Amino acid sequence: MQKLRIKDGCDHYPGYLDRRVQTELLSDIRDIIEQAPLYRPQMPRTGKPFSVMMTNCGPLGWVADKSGYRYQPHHPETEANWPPIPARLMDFWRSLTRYESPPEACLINYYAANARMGMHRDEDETDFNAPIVSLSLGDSAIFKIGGLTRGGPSQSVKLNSGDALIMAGPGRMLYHGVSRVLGGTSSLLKEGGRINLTLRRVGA
Ligand code: MD3
Ligand code: FE
Repeated sequence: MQKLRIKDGCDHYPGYLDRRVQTELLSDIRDIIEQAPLYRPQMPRTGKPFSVMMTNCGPLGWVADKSGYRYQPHHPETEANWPPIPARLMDFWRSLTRYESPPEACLINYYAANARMGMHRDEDETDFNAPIVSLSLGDSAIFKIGGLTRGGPSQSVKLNSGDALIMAGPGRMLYHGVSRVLGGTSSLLKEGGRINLTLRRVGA
């Protein structure tokens, strides 16, 4: 398995999931979306809608609305608890991180053709010692990773369907975002677009 060191604390595994496993994982994700539909988050205060649609699985899920960003155990619209993290994803976490504790939250991001995610840090967690695992399905995207402060230089990395990224240690607090999705680059999703799964520990 090829491992590319993008930065100290940020490793890229191109093609980590083969096509068969991507299809199996996608089927798990479709089941989750049936129980916990994708919804459109909003920016705190302004209420400006995200271009990315989201849902979650796991004991906790990350949500965004006018009152802020937070983790909560239930879907913001159905108010049902999030479905469990599929066993397959728990296995990928264990194999990729060798971390002793399991992930508590899996954020599912859906990017249609023109969706993006601006540069940000993941800082709504308490446990910054745990790694973060990201898995990509569907159309390729241009992922940007910068430094520890906003606005510095950034590197662009193309993420393809089946790729994994692991952030740990010094990589955990780096600024990052998705500048564009390259439509028509994958046949995995019949509707097109890109799904990204982000596994995290939230902490006390
Ligand atoms: C680097 N998602 O949901 S995943 C997010 O592709 C998020 O949907 C992007 O950023 C996506 O918060 C990027 C890769 C990723 C995730 C977390 C990181 C990269 C990271 C945390 C620190 C540094
Ligand atoms: Fe992020």
